[in-house]
Amino acid sequence: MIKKILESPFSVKEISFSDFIDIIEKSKIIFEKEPYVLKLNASSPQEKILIIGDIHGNLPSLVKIKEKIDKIKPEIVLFLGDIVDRGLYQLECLCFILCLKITEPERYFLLKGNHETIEINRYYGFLDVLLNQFGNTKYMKYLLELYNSLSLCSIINKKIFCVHGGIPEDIEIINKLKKLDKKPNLMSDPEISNEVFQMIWNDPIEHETTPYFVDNFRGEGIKRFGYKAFEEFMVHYGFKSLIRSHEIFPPQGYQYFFNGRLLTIFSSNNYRGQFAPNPATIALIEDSNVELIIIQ
Ligand SMILES: [Mn+2]
Repeated sequence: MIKKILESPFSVKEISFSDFIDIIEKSKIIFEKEPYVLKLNASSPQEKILIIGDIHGNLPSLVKIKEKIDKIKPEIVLFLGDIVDRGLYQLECLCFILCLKITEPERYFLLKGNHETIEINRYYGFLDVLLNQFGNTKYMKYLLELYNSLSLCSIINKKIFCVHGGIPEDIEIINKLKKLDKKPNLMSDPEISNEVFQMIWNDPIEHETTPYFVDNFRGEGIKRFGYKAFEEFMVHYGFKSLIRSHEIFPPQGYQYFFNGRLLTIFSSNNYRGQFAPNPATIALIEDSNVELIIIQ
């Protein structure tokens, strides 16, 4: 089954309920053993690490990205989350990435995005996809456990911080998360859950009148973080650059902030359709240098 999905990911269309649950369970067991703050290090300065942003059910983009992976041969591949919702092939994309994880658990990694949550899936399409596919809602428990098992951010080569949305208001959150074991009820701890919520939802803002945090139009509790908040966070942890996803910047499909130290990538092409086209963008890390790759 796993081999078939990796060879022809479009064939997921015919996946049975029991095979779907089996893939979720197998990958969840691996994710649960990984910490909230994922430390990923290349084994030598020549080894490459590839970072991939939002996919949102865009299987053609994901297939192109897989071709890049096969060509570049990175030692590690990190997905920044937002695999499902909105696109035409949400189930296909999720199953494909979970199968990569099951097959090469030390090579492929996945962080939680704001769409790796049941509440958001209810409004943006993935729960509809699953109901249409399986005709029941028995997957709910398994999907929730999968989402709870995911890591929240990653430190690469000790210098590069990766997260889906951005930095939260509590600068100590990374140190706090480092001490926590994975648990199913993280989001019920109000101190931690607010900050984790911001990590998967926040956006940067580059404006001299906004040094710290301001409210974000996305919704209540969500912030935009300015240059001083960013600088203090980076100094606090000794990070050189930050790679995140979560926002799309047509037409170029990526955006640098804060003198090039923060890079936003987005890996689903033409996300808003043909009238606001964007290429898929990914980031390549080699010896702590970040290089942008644009997939036309
Ligand atoms: Mn997002």
